[in-house]
Amino acid sequence: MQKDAILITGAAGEIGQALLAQLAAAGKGPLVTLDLQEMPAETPGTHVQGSVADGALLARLEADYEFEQIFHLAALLSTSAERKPALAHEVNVDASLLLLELAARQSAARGGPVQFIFPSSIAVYGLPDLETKAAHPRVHEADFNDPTTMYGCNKLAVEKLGAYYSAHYEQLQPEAPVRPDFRSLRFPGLISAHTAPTGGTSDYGPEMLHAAAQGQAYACFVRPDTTIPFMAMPDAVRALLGLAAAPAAALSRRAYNVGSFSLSAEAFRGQVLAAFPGAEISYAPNPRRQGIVDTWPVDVDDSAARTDWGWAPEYDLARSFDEYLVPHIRERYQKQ
Ligand code: AKB
Repeated sequence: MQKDAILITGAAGEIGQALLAQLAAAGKGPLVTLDLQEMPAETPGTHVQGSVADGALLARLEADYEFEQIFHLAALLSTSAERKPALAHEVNVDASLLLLELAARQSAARGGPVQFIFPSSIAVYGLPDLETKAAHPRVHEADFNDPTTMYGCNKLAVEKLGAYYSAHYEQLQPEAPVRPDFRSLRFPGLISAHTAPTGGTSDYGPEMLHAAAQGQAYACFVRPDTTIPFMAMPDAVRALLGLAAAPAAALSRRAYNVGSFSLSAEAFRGQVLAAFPGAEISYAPNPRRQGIVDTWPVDVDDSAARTDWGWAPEYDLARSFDEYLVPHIRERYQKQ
């Protein structure tokens, strides 16, 4: 017999580890985690080690479990995806399609929608030049959906596929099936105190901070004036759970911007230096990675999320650094 469960793909990653802790603390479950990596010791749930793009593995999971909710976090981030575009498409899009198919079958079989929560990204935006970026500092969901990266194309594609599976899947059948309930968030650059990011292009922020806390010199790969939105990990997890908890009738869209604070690389450096005054942080812009971040917006208009499901970040810039990032990062590296 199939067991009820919540599936978390990419569970060993930055968002996954933070989300799992919150789901377990809230008594949610049973939790099934899927990742290429092993999970750290004492992680809650049943872990399945393997690729999200492995159809046979997903078929085994489908046979064993009835998923009421899927948090599909597994992805290659923007810099990694640029280096391996075909692999990025396989992991970021093809695997998402397999999971949407699974969610569609299980929604129909159980007679209730499987909720499918997907982290999208500000990488879906593609501002054509710095003048346009400056002239449109808070982009609305519908604007500038012209990504210039494989990752941005992948995220936008899955947003569209998720909306299709939720609203139109099997539309030629005489009777509409029960379909999945796909919801997604366009995240800014995320910063965790507990994990360092890998493979992203917003990584210069968290890398600067983690390097300073370990007493290592850091050369920032973007110009000092480069400005994009960021968010502290506890708010990112709250956003995922807030969107998941919203009544379907309250939602006016399937992909929502969520904002928190926006700052330049130089202002980020200032925050890090205030906490770690001896830190050696210089600039060595990489023109190609710079080119990617220049297409991402200064900030996002998240009024739809605020109106529809009550989104409001709890960690502004000061609170993110003073109460979350700096104390926890200090503690993390002191322990090592
Ligand atoms: C990346 O840099 O690829 C991610 C993102 C902004 O989605 N952090």
